[in-house]
Amino acid sequence: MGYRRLLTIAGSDPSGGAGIQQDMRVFTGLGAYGSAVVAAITVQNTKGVQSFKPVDVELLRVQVETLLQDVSFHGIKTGMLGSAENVEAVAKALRGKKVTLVVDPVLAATKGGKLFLGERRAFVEYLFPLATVVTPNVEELEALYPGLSLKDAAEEILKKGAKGVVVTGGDAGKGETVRDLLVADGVVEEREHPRVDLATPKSHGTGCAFSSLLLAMLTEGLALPIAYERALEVMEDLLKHAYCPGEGMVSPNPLVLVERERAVRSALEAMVGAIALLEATLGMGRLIPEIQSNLCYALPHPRGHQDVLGVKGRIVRWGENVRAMGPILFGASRHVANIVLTANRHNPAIRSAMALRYSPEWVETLKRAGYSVASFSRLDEPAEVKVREGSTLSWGVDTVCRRLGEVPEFIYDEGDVGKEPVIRLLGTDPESVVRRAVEVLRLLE
Ligand code: PXL
Repeated sequence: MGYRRLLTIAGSDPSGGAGIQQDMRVFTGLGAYGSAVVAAITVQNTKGVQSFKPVDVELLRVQVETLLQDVSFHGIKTGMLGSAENVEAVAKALRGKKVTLVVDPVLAATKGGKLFLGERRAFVEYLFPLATVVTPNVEELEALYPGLSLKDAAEEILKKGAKGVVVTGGDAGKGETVRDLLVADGVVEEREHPRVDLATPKSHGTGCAFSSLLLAMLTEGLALPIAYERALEVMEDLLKHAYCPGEGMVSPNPLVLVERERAVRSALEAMVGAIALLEATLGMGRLIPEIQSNLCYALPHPRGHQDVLGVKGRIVRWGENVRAMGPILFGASRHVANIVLTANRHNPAIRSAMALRYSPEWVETLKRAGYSVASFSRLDEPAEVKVREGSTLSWGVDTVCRRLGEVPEFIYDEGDVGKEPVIRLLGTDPESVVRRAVEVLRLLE
């Protein structure tokens, strides 16, 4: 099997959020085969680092050399090495090897706390000359080049022989955006991207995850600026679903990538079953609006329409009954998918929805039957939101869920000029949505 083989030479974080444990999780999440050499041991939990010890330099050297005599890697990253002599030993073992190398010059934990003993310049003298890309954060760059501007310091790294530099600004500031410095092909540019809100004030392992992502992207053959963009995209996803196994800081969560992969198959099967039930339910055509309908199902932690299954060509009225007009595909729906994506932000368990025909009597029937039913009016949408968001449905569903503090079972609106009124049925999965649609049909009969 043609796996990409990636090696991390870094510290152990027993809590798993940083270090080799996080690096391996990132590699696995991206479908690469990870190997790991431990260069330092830390004593820590999710609340912080208590102490650390670099692995004996000779033990580190033979680990790396023995491994490289056997395995040919597509890419290698170094993280926490623990001491200047370990930096030198790793550089010696890697010298002359033609391999993509990402050097993350770890000096301290995000929350403070030193993770390095000895002369910091060992990074500059021994490892930077071998690096494809060096990924310091702002604090590390300032510590390595005291008194220099970030830009000048980054240029010093290039002069040492590194081909690229990414200075990550995420841990440095607090603002709504993060400013990184990207140096590729000798050109220094500032790159700004939105900061992801985290559940805890500090995070842990972001630098480790980022440099591992960057390595993986580079070994896919992407040039640094593109690899950087891709790594950021995935990083944003991992941070939005950041996880903490204990009571301390959250870490980027590569398990979302694995979960999503596994979820695709079961989501497709659920859609096929639900649509078969819809088509087999006689009289279901009565529930389909003039604009036709769709049934959608989002993967867990959906990033956008690309993670929402729908029916291409919609679900249409077919005499008394209904037919799915095309195949079940990701990104096949916009309208109903917008409803699911918005409701899912309020309650991650809600991942499915379907559009139904509206009538005032039906709304009354649903309410009388004890369902939770809420509505919005298209007329209330502020003009500036309409222009900015481009989706009245997202706005409407968001407004309803905010008002109620939860996602109701049905959300309707009474339409507008040229806009048919519609009831949307929301649920956890397509089968329960379709079963409820069948219940509604029985109520109306
Ligand atoms: O995030 C820097 C870092 C790297 N490697 C290990 C760590 C930490 C931070 O705590 O523990 C092993």
